[in-house]
Amino acid sequence: MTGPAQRLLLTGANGFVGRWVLERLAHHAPDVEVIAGTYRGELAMPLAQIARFDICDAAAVDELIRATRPMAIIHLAAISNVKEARDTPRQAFATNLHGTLNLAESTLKHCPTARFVFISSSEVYGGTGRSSRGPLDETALLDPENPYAAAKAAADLAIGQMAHDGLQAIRVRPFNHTGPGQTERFVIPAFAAQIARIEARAQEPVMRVGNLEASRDFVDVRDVSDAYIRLALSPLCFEPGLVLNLGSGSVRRIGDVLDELVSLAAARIRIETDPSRLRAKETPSIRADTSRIRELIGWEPKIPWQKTLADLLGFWRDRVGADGGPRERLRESSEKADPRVFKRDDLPT
Ligand code: A2R
Ligand code: GDD
Repeated sequence: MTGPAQRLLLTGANGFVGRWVLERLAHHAPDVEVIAGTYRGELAMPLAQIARFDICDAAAVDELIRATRPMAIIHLAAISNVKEARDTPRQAFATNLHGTLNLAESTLKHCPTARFVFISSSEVYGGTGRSSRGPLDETALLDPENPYAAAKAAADLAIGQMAHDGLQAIRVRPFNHTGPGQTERFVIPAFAAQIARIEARAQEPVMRVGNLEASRDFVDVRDVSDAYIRLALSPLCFEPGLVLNLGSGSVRRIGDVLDELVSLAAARIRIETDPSRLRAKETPSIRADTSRIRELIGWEPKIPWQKTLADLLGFWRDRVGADGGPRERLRESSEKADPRVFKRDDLPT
């Protein structure tokens, strides 16, 4: 799979997607020298090169790029949670926009031929998903509806502009992705973790949920990680600034996903709306037209939906079990466990 890139910088390496990208790189591209960019947490897997830095610190980013001159960069580091960005919009702009600018400017300065894979988001389409019933291709209007989406859209445009100045950028707009290791801040693990706690009698048999009427286009994180790696390492020449949607092409209603998960539970569960999980405004449904990436590199999701759900639920059952097993005392959160530490069995074969 390796092309021109022999040294790759991965920012956000300690996040949900970053950890899978590291695993997949080790499998598919063992000869590539990886620099894992971390921020606050400790990376749970052994890796030769770890660079700890704040993406908002322009001088630190510049020094890293000057010293390492990677030939490919996968830029994941971000405030990734829509609700968190709503609560701290300035931090979301600082990280998702200015942090991205720091990295891109230093790349142009020190290693302008490096391929720069910027991970944008389908959230940039926002209101367009509201008004359009069909799948969205890459020409769909950007209409961000929340600070997360706006910061990603601003960075997406800035990277597009810098491509005109020579940045060898690819802008990937992933639709929702999930799988083992994702934290409870996101919808499917939020449900799976509660099921695991209810089964272990560590939570009363009541599932707290947000908006069940929204629909999303979900892909397994392992398929998403493979796409990022292929784009970063492909020997193909891509038009600078290229935009690529990444999704499954079909949508699932959140309430239907909940039903599927509950049908896998070994317990009877009552569903209750938790007002704190509802959002002021959100896109009701968003679906990807992924023709472009399919045609360009032949990527398509491989992992069946049932496997994604089963693996995710299994992951949370293990987490809750590792956290002490059945409890007499009811508790609402498994904050103590680091849900992103993988067991070997969670990893791809
Ligand atoms: O908070 P940490 O130590 O886990 O680091 C997070 C990192 N990050 C930063 N890195 C450097 N400087 C910062 N100021 C900074 N702020 C956050 O980004 C974490 O390792 C990573 C984001 O990981 P997750 O929140 O787990 O997001 P996920 O699902 O892996 O999303 C990856 C990308 C993001 O750009 C999303 O916006 C997009 O995919 O959907
Ligand atoms: N988080 C969460 N928790 N969401 C819930 C819940 C709950 O208990 N109940 C219902 N939902 C609904 C949300 O209101 C939303 O409509 C949907 O489930 C998905 O929410 P999230 O999983 O938080 O994802 P997101 O769509 O807001 O954002 C994710 O996908 C983007 C790509 O489209 C994130 O991964 C972003 O980083 C990513 O860019």
